[in-house]
Amino acid sequence: MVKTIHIALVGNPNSGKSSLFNVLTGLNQKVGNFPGVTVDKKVGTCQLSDDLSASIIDLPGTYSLYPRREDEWVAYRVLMQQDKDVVPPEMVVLIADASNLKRNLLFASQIIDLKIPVVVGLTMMDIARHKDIQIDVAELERELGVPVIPINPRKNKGIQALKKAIEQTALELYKAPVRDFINNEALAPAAIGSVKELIPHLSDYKAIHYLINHESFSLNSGLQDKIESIEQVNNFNHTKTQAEEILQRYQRIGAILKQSVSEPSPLKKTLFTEKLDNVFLHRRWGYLILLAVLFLLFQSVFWLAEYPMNIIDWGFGEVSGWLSKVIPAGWFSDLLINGLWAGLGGILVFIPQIMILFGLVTILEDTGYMARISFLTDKLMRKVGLNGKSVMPMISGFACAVPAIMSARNIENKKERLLTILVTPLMSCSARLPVYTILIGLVIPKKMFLGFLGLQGLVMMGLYLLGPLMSMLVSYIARFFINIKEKSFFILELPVYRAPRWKNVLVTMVSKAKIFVFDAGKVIMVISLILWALSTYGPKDKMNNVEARYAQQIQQHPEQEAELTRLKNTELLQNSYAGILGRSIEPVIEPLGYDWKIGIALITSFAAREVFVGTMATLYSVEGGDDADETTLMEKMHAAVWPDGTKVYTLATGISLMIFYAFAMQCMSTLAIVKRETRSWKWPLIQLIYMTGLAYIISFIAYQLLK
Ligand SMILES: Nc1nc2c(ncn2[C@@H]2O[C@H](COP(=O)(O)OP(=O)(O)OP(=O)(O)O)[C@@H](O)[C@H]2O)c(=O)[nH]1
Ligand SMILES: [Mg+2]
Repeated sequence: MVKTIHIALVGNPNSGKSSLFNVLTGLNQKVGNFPGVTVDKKVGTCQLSDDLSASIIDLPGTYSLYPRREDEWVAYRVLMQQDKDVVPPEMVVLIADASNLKRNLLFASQIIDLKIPVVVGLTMMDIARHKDIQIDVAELERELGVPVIPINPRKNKGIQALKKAIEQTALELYKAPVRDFINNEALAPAAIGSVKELIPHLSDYKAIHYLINHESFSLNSGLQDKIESIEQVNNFNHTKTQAEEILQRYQRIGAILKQSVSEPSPLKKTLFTEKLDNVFLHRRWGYLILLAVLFLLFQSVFWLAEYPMNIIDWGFGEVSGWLSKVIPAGWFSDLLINGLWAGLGGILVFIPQIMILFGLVTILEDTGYMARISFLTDKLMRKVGLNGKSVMPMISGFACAVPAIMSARNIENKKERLLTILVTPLMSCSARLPVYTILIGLVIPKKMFLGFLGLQGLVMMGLYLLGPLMSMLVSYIARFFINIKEKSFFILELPVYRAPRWKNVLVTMVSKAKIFVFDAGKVIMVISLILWALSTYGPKDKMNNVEARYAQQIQQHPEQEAELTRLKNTELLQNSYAGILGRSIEPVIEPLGYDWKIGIALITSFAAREVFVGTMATLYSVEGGDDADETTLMEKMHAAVWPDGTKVYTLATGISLMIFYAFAMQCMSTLAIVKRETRSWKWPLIQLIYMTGLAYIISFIAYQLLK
């Protein structure tokens, strides 16, 4: 029978846990050269031998067993067996970065004292070698009392040896060390003794954690009270115990390192990373380079994507042309070709841009430059109540707010984290792109400045800049209203520069594109269908009335049949359920320059913004311009008029609408993730109200000024 053993993968941030997890399980957990890439747990399985398989859980990086940040708490809860969704780990595989051994051993020694069987995987041996650090692995193993296996998950090296050690530990060929790494019991003998009486099977060190963190553990209230009283009776002092513990650990680690590690002489050669940082973190050049990098990032999204986008667009056009020839004309072909197919095309055409954006962001992370961006911008961000670490979520927010908001977990300060979560959705995510593109095409002329700066491109850049600017402003104001007092600091380890892993980049690009297409595709299909029904049917008497009226008119003036049919369709749409809905909100949106059709698009877009294009496609196809020359959605929208004959899509309306989409909170998934991250409905509600309010006011101003 195959036995399954539950293994937790832990270690300092950026030490290579997720890389190892991927090698062992064959999954594609996100990897990046940035401390704090993994912010949630993820489980996978790995066959160790014929009759032993492992269920492995990849955890966020932790510096010590005293969690400070939300992502560290995730790992801590699992290790303390306080996570109800996770099978308590029977073994820990601890990943230690050989090029930063001192700090990594601190955490390792704490884990060893929990008395769970441990296997240490020693990564970054190649980097240690570059730094001329020599490590006597056998000696280290003797001192720690647990197996230590050098591995390189990036290059797939040492994996078999690691598996073997895990297997042997599982079969108890390696015994857990008898003695604690330091004398934990001596830190608070009486209190530890009492806790162990209360809860048997705890190690001394684990008992200390019960004393310090029991309020955050899920224990029954009787137990909570008892531990509380043990603390009081024994005068247990958290900070003093903790400080004493760390001190003793570092003392012993110092001694071990002397024995097993030889460091290079102080006259070591400067490392590649240091040389690069002299330029990239330079007081002046650093910022210039940063601006250039960001400019290039966004420009290339558009430059590089143009050709594949044209090809997709062309392909969709060809297929619709073919479809309209083979399917007999009627409402069904209209729904299929102009509604569903056009809606789908409107989405698929953005795959190149999304893939390129995600790819470039992954390269920034993988090389280690993203951490430098955080470092360079920390001062500026601090002025508005944010933190250098807010920049990574904000830049990822240009791709999609959902993963971006989760990555804010590695911000230590609660208030800064909350502010980051509140402003991240203001970045123009990829779902806004379809809306911007179609509106820019409609209302912004194709002018050139200086021969190479296109006006349309400039407007697009302006829309993208609105996000960061507004988020600074909002954060600057909002920080006065959020009442969390906590000391703020910025600790970010700057990782060494590394070549990006192209496979990782590619996998991220493909998986993001897939998610976008399937998630958005589903929503668009469903909403298009509902919308089509709502805009085809209406209250019977009214619809019949319109039909009858026009039938009569056509009979009287058969020569105007085409024109009359078009008028009839428009009036039918106005009287349909969708029309009634749209017109009921018209008074609210008219001051922004929107007609009732845009109103319907606004309503459906609250599920997800990318629905805009599909909604427009459906509405205009139901109305039906049977004129052969108005085929594309763009042309139909261009021809749209108000009842008085003036054009709907003027510059003022276009700009106002783009601003609305830039600021409004129109994404269910984002609201859901904010609820999960802040554990209350309060913040997503506040976000919904402030963002939509902001969108309304600024669009109103823009329209009134421009019209
Ligand atoms: N040179 C070298 N690089 C490595 C090694 N192992 C992993 N890496 C790289 O180190 C970086 C961090 O790897 P991850 O697997 O994301 O690290 P992690 O421990 O999961 O990090 P967090 O999730 O942020 O805690 C990636 O760029 C890897 O390619 C190694 O042995 N040598
Ligand atoms: Mg990770």
